[in-house]
Amino acid sequence: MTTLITGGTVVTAEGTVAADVLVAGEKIAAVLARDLTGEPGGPPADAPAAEAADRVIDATGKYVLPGGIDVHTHMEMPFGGTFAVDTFETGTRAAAWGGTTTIIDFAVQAKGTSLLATLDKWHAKADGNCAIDYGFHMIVSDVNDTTLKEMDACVAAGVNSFKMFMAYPGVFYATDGEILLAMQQAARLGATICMHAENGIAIDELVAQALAAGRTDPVNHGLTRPPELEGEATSRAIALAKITGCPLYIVHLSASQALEAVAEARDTGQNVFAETCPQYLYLSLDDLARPDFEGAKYVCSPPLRPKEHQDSLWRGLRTNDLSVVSTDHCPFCFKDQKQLGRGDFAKIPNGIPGVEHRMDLLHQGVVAGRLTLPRWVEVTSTTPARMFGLYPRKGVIAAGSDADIVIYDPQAKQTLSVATHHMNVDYSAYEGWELTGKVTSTLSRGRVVVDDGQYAGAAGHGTFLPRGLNQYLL
Ligand code: DUC
Ligand code: ZN
Ligand code: ZN
Repeated sequence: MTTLITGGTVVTAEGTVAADVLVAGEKIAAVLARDLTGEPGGPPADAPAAEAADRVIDATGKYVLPGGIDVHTHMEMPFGGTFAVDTFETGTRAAAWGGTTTIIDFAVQAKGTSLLATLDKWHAKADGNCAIDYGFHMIVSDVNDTTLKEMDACVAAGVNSFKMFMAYPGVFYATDGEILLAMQQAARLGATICMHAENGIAIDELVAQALAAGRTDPVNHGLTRPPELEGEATSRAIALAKITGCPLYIVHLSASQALEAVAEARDTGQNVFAETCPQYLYLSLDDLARPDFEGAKYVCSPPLRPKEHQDSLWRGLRTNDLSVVSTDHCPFCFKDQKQLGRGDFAKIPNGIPGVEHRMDLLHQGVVAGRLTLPRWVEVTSTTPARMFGLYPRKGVIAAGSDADIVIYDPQAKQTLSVATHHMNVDYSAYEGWELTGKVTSTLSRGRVVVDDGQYAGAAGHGTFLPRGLNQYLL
């Protein structure tokens, strides 16, 4: 099966070019730059003939992008006695609708269990159910001799990034000593430690004080997790990474204090990287303070920050101190699940839905003049691919790469709403937001999964991606 995508503007991290794209089977066969008359150039001698393509997709007036890569999702995540409501099936379908063709989800080690058994469990949840390709990071919540040894086997199985938590004492929390041991092991393997950097010990004291004083509303989730405690934990993680020589990737960075610590470490040449998420670029503590328990919809950790932090984050994206935008997609329904925390904000399941809207929300940064078009592709696709060992199979439109392609209409208007989104959750954190730009079609390994606004994918099309090491390490 060959497909020719004609008339579009190919946007990659390198720039934009008027080009047709020829797909053969699951791969891109050729990128045929058009000359000033609009005629495509000749294909390489070994490429199938473009004029004989089985299917032609007209992308005139549209962008042709490498599929988005969301390196931070939590499908079916166990949290606070409940589970994130998107399954691998519903969550990857929603991702495809929004132009994301790869996710890296987190397998969650429960205390007392092994990493390899955890990996098997997550394969059982995902395999045969995904609409798009997927990989795993491993959450290490129980550091012991067995776990440390099992990190080798995880890397051999294509899972070479390990998330650790400086927050959530008693659940996922690791002590500084445990983090040090895991970092030493990761350094030996060339693997990356992904860090949830918030000082959970101090936070828990502030939470107890707030509850004892009767401050139980959702806004207190934000007030008891101050940005200083994200900055402090980020600095501590950077120090531990420095003395162990471990590559460090700060997940869901939300606070300017944390960004300053990352920028300083990067300026010294340390292998420190960071991502942020759309909710930190667009939403704020004001949303957490919404009346009638509506703020619960916006409870995630780290929490939404006062608006002043947003400008620093946008600047960080420009300067590459923030190199990736992921979603931390972790959906809990307002009706049954967020209600667990009525009268006690600490019991509200932490997480915001977002896997469907990342590409569109970041495109608003292009519309507003905060990001260039190539940078939009870089932070949502190309850098995630390089950071987590998927490039050039993913993250680029080039001959030989997987045909993960998004055809994007930059002029289309859309209104985000629970009534029209495809995530399996009963609210939208962006209800009523009017956006410019929309996915027209999405291809995953050559298969059209969203076809001009119609879903044409299937559970089980997506395959597991064993990943190589971080490609930014020297
Ligand atoms: N933060 C969230 O908001 N949800 C899941 C886990 C996390 O770290
Ligand atoms: Zn986290
Ligand atoms: Zn997360």
